[in-house]
Amino acid sequence: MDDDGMTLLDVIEESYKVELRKIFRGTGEKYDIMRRKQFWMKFSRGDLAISEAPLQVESPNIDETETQRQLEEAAECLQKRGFFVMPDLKWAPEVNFKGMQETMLALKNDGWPAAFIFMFDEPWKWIGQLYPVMGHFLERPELEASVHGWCLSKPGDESKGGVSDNFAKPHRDYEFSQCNTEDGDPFILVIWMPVSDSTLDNGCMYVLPKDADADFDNEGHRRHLGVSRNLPKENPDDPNMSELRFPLECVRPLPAPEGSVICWQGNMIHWGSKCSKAAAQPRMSIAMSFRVTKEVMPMTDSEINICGRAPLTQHEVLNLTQSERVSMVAKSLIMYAHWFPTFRGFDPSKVDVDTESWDLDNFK
Ligand SMILES: O=C(O)CCC(=O)C(=O)O
Ligand SMILES: [Fe+2]
Repeated sequence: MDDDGMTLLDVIEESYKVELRKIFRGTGEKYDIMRRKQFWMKFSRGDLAISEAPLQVESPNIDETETQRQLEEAAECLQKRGFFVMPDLKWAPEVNFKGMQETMLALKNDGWPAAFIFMFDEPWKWIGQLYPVMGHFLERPELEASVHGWCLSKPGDESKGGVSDNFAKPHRDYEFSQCNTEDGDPFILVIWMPVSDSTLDNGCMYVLPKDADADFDNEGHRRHLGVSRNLPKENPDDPNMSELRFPLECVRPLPAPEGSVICWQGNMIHWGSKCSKAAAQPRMSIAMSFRVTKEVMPMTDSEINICGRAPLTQHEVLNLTQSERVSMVAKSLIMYAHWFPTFRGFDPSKVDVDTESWDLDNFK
């Protein structure tokens, strides 16, 4: 502790957030480097690109009878249980999952959060295709300006990139009334998509279905947001222990192959499990929220400020500049900083790069 009652860890966390805030606002030296295509292309694997032109997508043909059947089944599961898994939508154009996996690993191995995968086109091309799918569940859906990415570590390997690890503590992302009308119809839905197969061994998601959740809309109660708590350790070597305030016997794992769409209501209890030593490949995933267009459900300035900018239309998602991408990633890392408060990527050796060899005319 220093004189202000701050520990060294507080100081490190605070300076990390100060840097991220600058990047979010588009100021400072790190921002100037990190908005450059050249900076990120060294992590590109499997032909992942950062293009200058607007991205083109077609989208899964949701008018096909088989897709319609899947969407109806999903809607029923959402209504009854508060979640759905759609494992086999046909993405058009096909999504380069292998390239995304290898690029997320390359970022992580160099000390960067896997969320910087959003500097590349591929996740945006994938998200762009989701709009007609989400239109089945939400009126003129728009993307909340907060996106995140995970690339888990096996036990003992956390120091090699734990910042992209699972969110282990059961939680709700929103309170009931922040994402549902009074009748319980969702106007915000969380989407979580596995970039690699998400299995029972490598860290799949778990949810408490709403039919088993006595506090699903019990917003005034302290249990509504306080669904779990980490128990203090008596000895440093004690295992992690938690107290859960919901019926453990009702939880539901959500394993799903790469490219699936997993969705849950924003106030559902959920958490990510840890990647076991036995897993062949760690779980990698991205997540985001869609909401009914702000033209139908207007948002206050303070609601917009939570994510740093207004929700995005499909056109906006397909036309993001690198500056906008890096700003969104920085804002998301600030929002999620309480899970993993720092990362090695800001080491001077990583960001103080020699830019002389870069093609300046090509800078975005
Ligand atoms: O992927 C995880 O481990 C946690 C995901 C999560 O909590 C979310 O997407 O809201
Ligand atoms: Fe969450």
